[in-house]
Amino acid sequence: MKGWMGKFKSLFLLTSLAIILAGCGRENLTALVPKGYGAESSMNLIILSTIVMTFVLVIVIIVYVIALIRFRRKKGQENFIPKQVEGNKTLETVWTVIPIILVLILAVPTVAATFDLADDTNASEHINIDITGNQYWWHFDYANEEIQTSQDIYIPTGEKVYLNMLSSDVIHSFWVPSISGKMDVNPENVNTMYIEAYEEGVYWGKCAEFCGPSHSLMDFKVIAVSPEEYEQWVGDMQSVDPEAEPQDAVAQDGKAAFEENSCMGCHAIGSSPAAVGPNLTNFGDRSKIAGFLDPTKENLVDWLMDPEAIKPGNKMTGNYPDLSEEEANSIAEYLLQLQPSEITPESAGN
Ligand code: HEC
Ligand SMILES: [Cu+2]
Repeated sequence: MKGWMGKFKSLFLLTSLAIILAGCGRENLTALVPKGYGAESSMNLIILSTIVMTFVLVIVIIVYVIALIRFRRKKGQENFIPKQVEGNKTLETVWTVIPIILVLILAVPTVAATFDLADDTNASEHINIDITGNQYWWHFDYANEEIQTSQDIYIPTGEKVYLNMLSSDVIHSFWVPSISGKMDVNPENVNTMYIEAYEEGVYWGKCAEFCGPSHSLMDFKVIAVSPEEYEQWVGDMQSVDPEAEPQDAVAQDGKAAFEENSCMGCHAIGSSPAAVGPNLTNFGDRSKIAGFLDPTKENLVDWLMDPEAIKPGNKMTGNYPDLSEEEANSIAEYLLQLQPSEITPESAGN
């Protein structure tokens, strides 16, 4: 009875774990539902290797079961010693050659896909984005379009977009599971990769290389929009006037406070390559604050009052004067009004 209960318990645990884990992951944060070129080619490799591994597993189980049944000790033969075989050329050859063939079946498509995804011979004919990974945020520089932004990266669907990636500090890794593979972002050398999204949408990106205490909060989003909308977004971003005065009095105070509290030493609005902090040109259009907080005014005020409590180890903490609640409030009002475009994560289906 006890043994039966034990087995039942482990079966129950396993089943509930499977059900719970199956609920993990979001549709726009999974490599198993590919929505772009790199993710699709990874998925094909995942399927291929699963088939090969299942094949090996089934053969091994069959041989194992045959051996168990045929060669078990039989009644009346307790002292029987089977024929002792040492070395069998045919068998040795078979179990050396088959694994080599299997490894080749895995290796050839994998190496081909790796070279394909790293191919940048036609990069100059496409959109190029220079990406800088920083503890704990991402900077995106559309060099040809003269647009700087951060956290949310906009791309047109159905087009190859070439990424040139460098880190300003430690090693990070750029990963958008639904549309691309993973690429390390190193401080010394530029790594390149291209991405292509098939469908419009907001795809979640993660830093996939441990980079410090707030590594797990180093999120970003890829906003894939139609080519027409992308053109519109580029135009909107290019025509931002960084000096524009906000409409209402609170936001005007906020703009003044932003200028007085050394925020501009690290944060640019408009196309200027300040890279110590995120470029805030389209801050009010962002899907998140600091990469992961919902874009509410309360969250923004909390961030401005005490960023350390939200993202330990970030490089803003302690580098600007203490803000009063009122100052933080007016700055928040000002920053949330920086909404240059109608093309936003929301319009793309966030
Ligand atoms: C020493 C440089 C520095 C100064 C000065 C500074 N910041 Fe920051 N700020 C940063 C960095 C770095 C980040 C990114 C932190 C992270 O996500 O790890 C950041 C993040 C932010 C964010 C979130 C940006 C986003 O894209 O979601 C806002 C908003 C912000 N800062 C506002 C301000 C304001 C307002 C001031 C002035 C009161 C200020 N910062 C002063 C460096 C600075
Ligand atoms: Cu990182």
